[in-house]
Amino acid sequence: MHGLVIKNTGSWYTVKTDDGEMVECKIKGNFRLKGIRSTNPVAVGDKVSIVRNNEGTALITDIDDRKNYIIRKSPNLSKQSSILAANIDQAFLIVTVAHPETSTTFIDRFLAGAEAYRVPVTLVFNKTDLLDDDELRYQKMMINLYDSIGYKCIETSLAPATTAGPSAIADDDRLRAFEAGIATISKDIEGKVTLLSGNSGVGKSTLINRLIPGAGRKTAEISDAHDTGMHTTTFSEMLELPSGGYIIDTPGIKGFGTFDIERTELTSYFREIFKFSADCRFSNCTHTNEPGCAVKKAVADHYIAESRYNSYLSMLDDKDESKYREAF
Ligand SMILES: Nc1nc2c(ncn2[C@@H]2O[C@H](COP(=O)(O)OP(=O)(O)OP(=O)(O)O)[C@@H](O)[C@H]2O)c(=O)[nH]1
Ligand SMILES: [Mg+2]
Ligand SMILES: [Zn+2]
Repeated sequence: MHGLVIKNTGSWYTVKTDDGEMVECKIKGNFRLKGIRSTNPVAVGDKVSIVRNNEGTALITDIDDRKNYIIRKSPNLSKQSSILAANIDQAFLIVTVAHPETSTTFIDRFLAGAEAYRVPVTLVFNKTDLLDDDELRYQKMMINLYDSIGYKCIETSLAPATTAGPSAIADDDRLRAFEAGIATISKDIEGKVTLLSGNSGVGKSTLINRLIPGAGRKTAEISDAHDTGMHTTTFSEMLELPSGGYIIDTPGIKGFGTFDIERTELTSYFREIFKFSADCRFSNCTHTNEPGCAVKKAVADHYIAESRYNSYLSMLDDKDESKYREAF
């Protein structure tokens, strides 16, 4: 039998068979994927072959070739990685300028990883209702930046109107803008497999509850003391959309460990840096200390944002493996 892995709880996998039946599966012992040392050899979104047993469960015996996957290196076990999901059409990265604060390094690392696997990303700026005027200005700046690089950005809020934040969600225009944001999301995910990712507490599960009535995803308020999420969602799960397609709720990620990308390749995962690099004097320029570097000039001239260049440098640094590095 053949099916789609829709849930992964660590030891058990829920597979929806091609006939629409749900079967709980385990992995055949000593199952390993060529080339990938992963804590979870099978991921949500994988298409698999299964063999049933007498107990009504089944064994996953084979995985179809993956179209793509989003991988995350464990920050501590340097050689281990976990696959967030496989065979996705697009990813929505949910970010919040505040409560909790998503760092630009985190955003850029996610975007670079997605470029590497050719997964289109939309940035969803959530919790806009909680932002004060300064934070709102900062959010506008971020949207201008990522929009100019070529990433679609959607501004929204998933707060019920009754829990208005400091910037008075009661303002009708803003409320309409938030609803428009959610409508855009609904339309963009129709008929597609969409991965939701982001830090803990940014509203991934809340968004799913809004998009799929009755989904009943567990959500929790962020910690007052630390202004960070509570890691409420602990396993990835794929949910079917009423409009067709699937959306994948994932556990919030703190950050990415090191990336194992060749120095010369890294440039191509930062779209605007790649564009300017065509004019660097040396074709293998790393844009650090080389003379005639067009990228450094573009940073100095403010054509490339300093935050993006810094993210690039931090990923370049990952190649220096002797160094212990905090996860972003
Ligand atoms: N004010 C406000 N609160 C929101 C918004 N979106 C979500 N929340 C709240 O933020 C908290 C965290 O939301 P979750 O949906 O659990 O976050 P998550 O991204 O799924 O978090 P993890 O499962 O831990 O990764 C909940 O209390 C939500 O009600 C929003 O736009 N505005
Ligand atoms: Mg969640
Ligand atoms: Zn250069």
